[in-house]
Amino acid sequence: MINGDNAMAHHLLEDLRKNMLALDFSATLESARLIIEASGDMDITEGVQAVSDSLQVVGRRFQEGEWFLAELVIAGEIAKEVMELFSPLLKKETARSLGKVVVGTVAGDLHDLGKNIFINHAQNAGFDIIDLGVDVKTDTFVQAVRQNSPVALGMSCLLTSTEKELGKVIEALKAENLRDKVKIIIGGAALTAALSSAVGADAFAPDAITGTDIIKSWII
Ligand code: B1M
Repeated sequence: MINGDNAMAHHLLEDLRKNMLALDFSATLESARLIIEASGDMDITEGVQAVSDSLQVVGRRFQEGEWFLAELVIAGEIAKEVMELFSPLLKKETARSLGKVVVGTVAGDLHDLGKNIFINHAQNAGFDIIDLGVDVKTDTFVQAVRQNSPVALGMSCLLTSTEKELGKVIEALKAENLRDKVKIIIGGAALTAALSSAVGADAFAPDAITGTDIIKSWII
């Protein structure tokens, strides 16, 4: 929750959304800085949510043909810079390590904003993250699981066309006798709980906070 006057906080968040949807880089960064100033020592989750909400609108405008790839790219770049300002301010819950989590966006998919938000939350909860980045091939996931013996493997996927990669990784882990040694969580706009069951994952995370709560529940 942002410190101080609620109306002020609401106004600052509204400005961030408005500036982001006007694709105004500098005005959005200025809004982000004002939110940070107003947030004091408290967590910045509402600012992160405002970025996510705005990207939903961007996605809708793109899908409906109102905006094109250029706008999608600019919005993605703005979101990335704002998240770089917000991420260090997300609250750290513990300094104790809860174990390793391997995370990556599946092969063919370059979206990483949601994955990075999940990583921030999981790190702040106490997990050590091995971030494999985007467009991660099956073998790379398998190798990382073999080498790190993580508590969990997290795969992010935003494209319908790359959903099949999730099943491929899980099958490859089975073939290497690694599947029963690691819990698997998947997340991303294209996914659902039904798909998670269908591909043989252990859980679907609709958002980064729920995802972090789920992996925490696996170590207790
Ligand atoms: Co793309 N894109 N994009 N895009 N893009 C979507 C995903 C799309 C839904 C837009 C639309 O049409 N409405 C659509 C996919 C349609 C589909 O397949 N169902 C789409 C498309 C089509 C494309 C291209 C194919 C466009 C083109 O080239 N013609 C292309 C594909 C490139 C590729 O990957 N090979 C493309 C490219 C891009 C950009 C590079 C320009 C940019 C990405 C920038 C970046 O990530 N660095 C971009 C963006 C910005 C979007 C939208 C607008 C926003 C995505 C985002 O970051 N959302 C998106 C529209 C939408 O999602 N509605 C869209 C905010 C983010 C916080 O949400 O990632 O869902 P999300 O993460 C959430 C949860 O899902 C969850 O936690 C997060 C926070 O709570 N979560 C996890 C996510 N991963 C998790 C992992 C976990 C746990 C939780 O555990 C491991």
